[in-house]
Amino acid sequence: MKTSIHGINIECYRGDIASQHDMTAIVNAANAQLRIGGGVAGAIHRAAGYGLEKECRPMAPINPGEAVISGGHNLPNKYVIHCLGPVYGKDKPEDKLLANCYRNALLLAEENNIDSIAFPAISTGAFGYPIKEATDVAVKTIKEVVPKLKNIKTIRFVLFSQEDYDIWSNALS
Ligand code: AR6
Repeated sequence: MKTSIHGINIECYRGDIASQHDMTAIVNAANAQLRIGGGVAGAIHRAAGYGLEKECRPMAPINPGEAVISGGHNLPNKYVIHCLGPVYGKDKPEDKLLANCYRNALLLAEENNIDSIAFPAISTGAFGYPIKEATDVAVKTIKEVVPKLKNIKTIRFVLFSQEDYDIWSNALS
């Protein structure tokens, strides 16, 4: 599914965040220590190789809502932007912390002259954020940040399951 807001392409795909060959940057739903983990972080670190964890180590730990940038190593992407999402029911206020992830990742991408960036559904796996609520936060934040962007031309959301894809693409359209 594709649309545009303020001249920026907004895309929604079903697939694997570690296989987005045409994106300059991908976003990691990281853990605080920026280590290999499960879900998105596991897929990204496995595809990137050990060099990614090594580069990330001095930047850890990060706080909920924060974003840091690294190289892509063996990934097809030049950069990885690592965000720590809130743990639902624990890190509060969770909607503001999740919005900070999307906002900070986009602003960091903008600072690094990145033209295309792909996001997973941060916090909606191991961290337990309900997908519908997380979608609303992401869409609201994207709409708020997009008018400030000059370098980013494409923002893609990559959803793992058909159900999540349907929710996200409905919200975007
Ligand atoms: N590509 C795209 N989406 C995926 C992929 C993939 N390869 N794998 C899972 N998802 P999660 P979180 C979806 O748990 O909730 C890790 O262990 C998944 O279905 O990766 O922010 C870290 O080490 C879900 O909808 O991230 C942290 O400790 C969404 O991506 C912790 O989990 C996010 O799931 C972070 O938890």
